[in-house]
Amino acid sequence: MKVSTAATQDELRTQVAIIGAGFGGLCMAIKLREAGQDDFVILEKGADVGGTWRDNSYPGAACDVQSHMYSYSFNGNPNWSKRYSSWREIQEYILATTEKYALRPFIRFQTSLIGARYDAATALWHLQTDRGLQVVCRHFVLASGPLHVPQIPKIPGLARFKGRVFHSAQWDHDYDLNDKNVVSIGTGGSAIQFAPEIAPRVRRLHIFQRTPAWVIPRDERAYAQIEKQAFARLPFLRKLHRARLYWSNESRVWPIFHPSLARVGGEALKWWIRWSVKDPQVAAALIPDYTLGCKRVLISNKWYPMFNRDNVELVTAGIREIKEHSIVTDDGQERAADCIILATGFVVDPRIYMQGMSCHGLPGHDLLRDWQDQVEAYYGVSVAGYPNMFQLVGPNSALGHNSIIFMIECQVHYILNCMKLLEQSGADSIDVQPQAQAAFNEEVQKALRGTVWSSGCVSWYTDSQGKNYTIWPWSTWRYWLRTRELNRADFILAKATGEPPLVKKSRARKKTLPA
Ligand code: N01
Repeated sequence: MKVSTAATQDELRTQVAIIGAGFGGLCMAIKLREAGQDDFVILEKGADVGGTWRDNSYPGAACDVQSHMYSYSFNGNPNWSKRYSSWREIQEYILATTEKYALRPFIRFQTSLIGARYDAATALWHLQTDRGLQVVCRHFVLASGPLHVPQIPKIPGLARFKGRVFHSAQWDHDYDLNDKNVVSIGTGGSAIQFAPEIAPRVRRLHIFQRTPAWVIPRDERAYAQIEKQAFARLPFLRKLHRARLYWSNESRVWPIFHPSLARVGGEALKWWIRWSVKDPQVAAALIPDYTLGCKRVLISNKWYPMFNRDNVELVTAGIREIKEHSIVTDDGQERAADCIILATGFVVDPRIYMQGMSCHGLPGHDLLRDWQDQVEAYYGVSVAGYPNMFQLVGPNSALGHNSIIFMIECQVHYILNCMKLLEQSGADSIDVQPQAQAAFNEEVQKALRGTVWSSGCVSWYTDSQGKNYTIWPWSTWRYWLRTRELNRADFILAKATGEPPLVKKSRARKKTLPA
């Protein structure tokens, strides 16, 4: 029964507040609605839904997970044009999903969370936004994702550059790259996608590489019209196709756990690189000296052949400084530049990207302080000391081998189970036992030792101490299995300690949403 849920101009009382309207936040919203819970709000910092797929619109932006896997299991799309769709098609899918499940009225756009405080007396969260709006809620779901704050490198002279500078996630579509001298810094997932697209139209393209990436061939293909029709008319065929993609992706965990297998794969790839790149010196510079898979494996058929173009140069010397119209390397060489594209990735460490947002849980718990030494959660979702707070794609729940949407759906299921348990027990708050969280993390860190991610490289999967706080170290079906049911003993259920709650629990009634 809903009693005091209400909104004023600067205060909103609701059962669930979701932060972020990307794949995660929208999935949470759809499943809440399906469970009969319409009393929620989504706070979204951007002007539209889509998260990373709204922001990353650089030329060639696409997902390196197959679209039939990189989409919701409950909202299949028979019409994907090809195996790895472009950002535009993915964003269209997200927009269509938003309309189909009628989610727009629940979203407050251009509203960023700046602070969250849990009140144990009422078992409610008080969220502060940059718009002056305060949200009082029972459950708080952080679905802002780990890859959304561009990392701008500190390169001497960058500020005095007189040409155009932009980050790959903030592509300047108004800037005409035709016939320009372009410097592109970084050789990660973003650079390997946009560089081959812009190379034919710029005058010179200087690719600045600090560490080479392993880039494997992309098994790209377009879906024929007849396949799309078959997927639409016979959904089991689409599901079968998805299942095949799922299991072929899962088979990639073998080299992850057996770095010797990854090394064999690396040897084969070296041959491919040497075959693709005509200049042996350039080919040699493009071959990584770490085990395949230690950093995220990238996929492209265009990256290596791009270095055969006369107007493309691979630069491996370090950057000494940037001048008004040029870039100077450590060996003293100066290259003219009209435009610098920073393909330098994202701030992945929550201790850095969450600095503008305070988060206080039970007395004595400040998230940034609790995570000072190590970023930890329970199944990447709950953090001990922060009752009724949940995360999507939190610590150690990201993947290197399969679709993150699969993990998000498991996490949403887990969160709904927590809410259900709370409802059934008559308690007001659910928190994870600190011992359960510690035991889980010990198990995860033990499993990570000996994997390819610990084989000796610097990657954004690990923190400055070398601790891998991002990756789930097993198959995704194990994550599914372990998050299907809650282990009741791992949780603390409690009543509010003080006054009666301001937001009464509203009973959810299961609903059928559009199929
Ligand atoms: O960023 P990255 P990204 N001077 O961190 C270099 C996802 N994604 O935007 O390796 C010089 O991978 C840095 O060098 P090093 C995906 O999860 C997904 O490309 O640190 N260079 C590296 O080469 C991916 O992993 C898709 O030595 C500097 C590069 O910049 C993540 O997003 C597509 C530097 C950064 O690579 C990020 O990808 C694209 C400096 N100061 C991206 N600082 C999909 O298809 C950094 N670098 C799903």
